[in-house]
Amino acid sequence: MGKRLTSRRDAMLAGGATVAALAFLRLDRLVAMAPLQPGEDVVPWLDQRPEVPQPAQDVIGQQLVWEELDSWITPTDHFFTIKHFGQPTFDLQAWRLHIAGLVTQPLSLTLDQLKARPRQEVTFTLECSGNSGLPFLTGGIGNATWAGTPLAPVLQEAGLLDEGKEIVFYAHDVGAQKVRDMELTAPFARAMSIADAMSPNNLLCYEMNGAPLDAGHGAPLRLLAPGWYGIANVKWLDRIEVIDTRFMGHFMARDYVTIREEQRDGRPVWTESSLGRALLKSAPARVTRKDGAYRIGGAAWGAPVAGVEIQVDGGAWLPATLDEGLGSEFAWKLWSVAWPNATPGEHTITSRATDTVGNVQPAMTDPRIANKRTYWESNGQITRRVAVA
Ligand SMILES: Nc1nc2c(c(=O)[nH]1)N[C@H]1C(S)=C(S)[C@@H](COP(=O)(O)O)O[C@H]1N2
Ligand SMILES: [Mo]
Repeated sequence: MGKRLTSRRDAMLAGGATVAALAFLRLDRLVAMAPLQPGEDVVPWLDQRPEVPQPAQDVIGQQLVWEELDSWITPTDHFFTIKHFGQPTFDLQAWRLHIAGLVTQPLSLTLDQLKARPRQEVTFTLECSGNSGLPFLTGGIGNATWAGTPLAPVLQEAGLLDEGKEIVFYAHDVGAQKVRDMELTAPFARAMSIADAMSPNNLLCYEMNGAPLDAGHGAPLRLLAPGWYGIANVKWLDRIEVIDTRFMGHFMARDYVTIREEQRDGRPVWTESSLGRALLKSAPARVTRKDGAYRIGGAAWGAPVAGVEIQVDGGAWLPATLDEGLGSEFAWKLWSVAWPNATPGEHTITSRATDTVGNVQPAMTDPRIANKRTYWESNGQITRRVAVA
């Protein structure tokens, strides 16, 4: 299947792309996880996600149902949401994006002014950094085409002063945060170094899958930071502030901190790191059966993916066929592989991804995963259970 894809594309490149050939190519590139064919069924996983308990129920919405993954783009109404402080209400008519702090020219921009600026699109797989870290959070991921205006030129227009170190993104949702015995009510906020914020990939994003950003995903404007975990993609943007210290807000310094117990010269040390960048990961999505033949399909993301292998019952690793991801380096690649001798009974299926510089998705026993005491950044290999009739 992979060969056929390549040769067809080569033929097309050689012969010049006609509109018909392009349309054909788009479909053909999505072979790995196409919608179910007539007579094809999904064999449901034995390990099903438990219901989300309270209070997390108020935070996590619309998780991906892996067995239903059959398109590269996740439809917006099936795209998960995370709302730490609930859905904010604010006056959309009066809304402005404020840019302030250590700048030569503070700005206050309307949505129309932002939309009048150069438009950029990116297809990016957004994953919550807590995904697969909790038994009830396994579908905190989706792939969408996002559009907006690049962040860097807007910051340049505001004029960053030399003493600036970090850029803080403040949102409209506000919640209770506790520091020792003090309770404060503060907005959701995340920061980036100036170098990270100035990446040409970052967007002030007002569109998702061809429609205006909806309320749940951050209307009217969110930060879209391809290559970063969900937490960095601040929704319901209110104010961008340039500061000359490290920003130590709740979601940078107290929550969303990865803690590991490591050894240095035979003594334990605890490393505590503020997380942000996405990590290489894959997951088996579904097993399908057609005329007695079984296939395993899934997705891989978090870094430019070069390959995916699967392992049945802890045996040999078998290479899967990758779809090309329609050329986006930030989007997941869907993959599938025939399961030739699926014998009746219960089986385990594990997947592992390799990126283009040779990194391999860690096993659950890898110290990076095994020494971790917090649930974020759980990019260890995922094993699912399935029964063959
Ligand atoms: N303002 C604000 N932005 C936020 C959050 C939030 O609670 N408030 N949650 C973050 C987290 S933890 C994730 S995983 C992503 C989820 O984005 P989505 O809801 O569009 O899927 O949004 C991030 N941005
Ligand atoms: Mo998240």
